[in-house]
Amino acid sequence: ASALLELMLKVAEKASLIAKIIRKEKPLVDLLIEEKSGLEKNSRFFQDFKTLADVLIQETVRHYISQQVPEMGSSIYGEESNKFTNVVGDTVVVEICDTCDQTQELLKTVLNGHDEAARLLAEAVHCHLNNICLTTDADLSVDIDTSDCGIWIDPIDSTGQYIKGKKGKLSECGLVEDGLQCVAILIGLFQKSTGKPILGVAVQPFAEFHKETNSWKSITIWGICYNGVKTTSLQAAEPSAQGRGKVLLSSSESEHVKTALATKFDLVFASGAGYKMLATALGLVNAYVLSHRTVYRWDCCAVHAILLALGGGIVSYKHALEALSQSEDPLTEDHLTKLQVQYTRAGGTISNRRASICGGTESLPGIVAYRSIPDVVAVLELLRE
Ligand code: 2IP
Ligand code: CA
Ligand code: CA
Repeated sequence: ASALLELMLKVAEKASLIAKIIRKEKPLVDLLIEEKSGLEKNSRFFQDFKTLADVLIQETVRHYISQQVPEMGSSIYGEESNKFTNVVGDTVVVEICDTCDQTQELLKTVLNGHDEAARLLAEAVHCHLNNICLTTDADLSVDIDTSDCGIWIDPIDSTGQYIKGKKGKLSECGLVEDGLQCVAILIGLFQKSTGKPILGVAVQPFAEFHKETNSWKSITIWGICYNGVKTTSLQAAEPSAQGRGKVLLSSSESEHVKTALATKFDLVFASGAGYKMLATALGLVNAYVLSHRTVYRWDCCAVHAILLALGGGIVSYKHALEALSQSEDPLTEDHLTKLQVQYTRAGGTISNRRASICGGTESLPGIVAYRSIPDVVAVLELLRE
């Protein structure tokens, strides 16, 4: 699995670089933060530049992975559709070309008149990166059957914070409530035949700000859970510290869930679904609970693989509550295994939001992401209705 992991890490690094360049180069930042972009008024194609940024990152990941692992090329799914259609029905498909010049020309057609922006973006996409060489003593000898694999990508999670571009303030527990730190790039590999997450890479491009260099340092975490092998860049979960644990929530979480959890846990709030899962994997909190239908498979797949490698997981909120209602006993490890979020739907079909491959939108009915079994059991007991 090491070659595949190195490829995913390299592509994630490129994605992170593009996300940073768009926030750094003035012509790109200007387009990103423009309320009603000038593009919109006179462009033939454009809805908004933020969508182009997302699509470009997603297509870069797709391009480089399918170049190296062709059998996976048709199974790379993401949040975005790379097709832009204007009011009179003309369509431009944004894709990565063989050369930087060709990509630049293509981007010019969508970026009407913003030639400098097209050049900067194309250069970022085609920039040279050194190969990543893993220096880990972890066991990566397992062979992953890539012909049975698909990928879910969220090119930019927490778009709202990405566009605002503010630096979030770190709290005592090592978390921010909002800010660029909440932005994440999520690339998750799953097994098509079982729907299980296998390998995940999650990057926080704006993890730490360095004053001396006036630049952001990124943090990347990864994990593999395949055929009994569990390996990750993180330390396995420590037994929960004494005292009250912490649960991370969206500020929009329902009062009912907040009240139930507050009896036993301290509640912490933060933006970004990916960021909340990352914080759980890093052990900054015990769990992330979401009762609303506001996350999708591309939000969860990457960090889910990492959590599984750590001995945790992500279960479906709705299905976990249903399982609890059928028994007075706490859920067992066996139950939890059955309740894990799946990345293909029943019957093996795959659906995403905008590209609507198989019937369009499909959000998940809430989730509980956790780092250890005692954590999720405690959380679910409080949510029992
Ligand atoms: C969003 C983003 C939001 C999150 C929402 C996700 O993804 O992570 O921050 O809401 O669930 O779907 P919240 O911050 O309340 O958790 P995107 O930015 O990719 O649309
Ligand atoms: Ca998202
Ligand atoms: Ca997104």
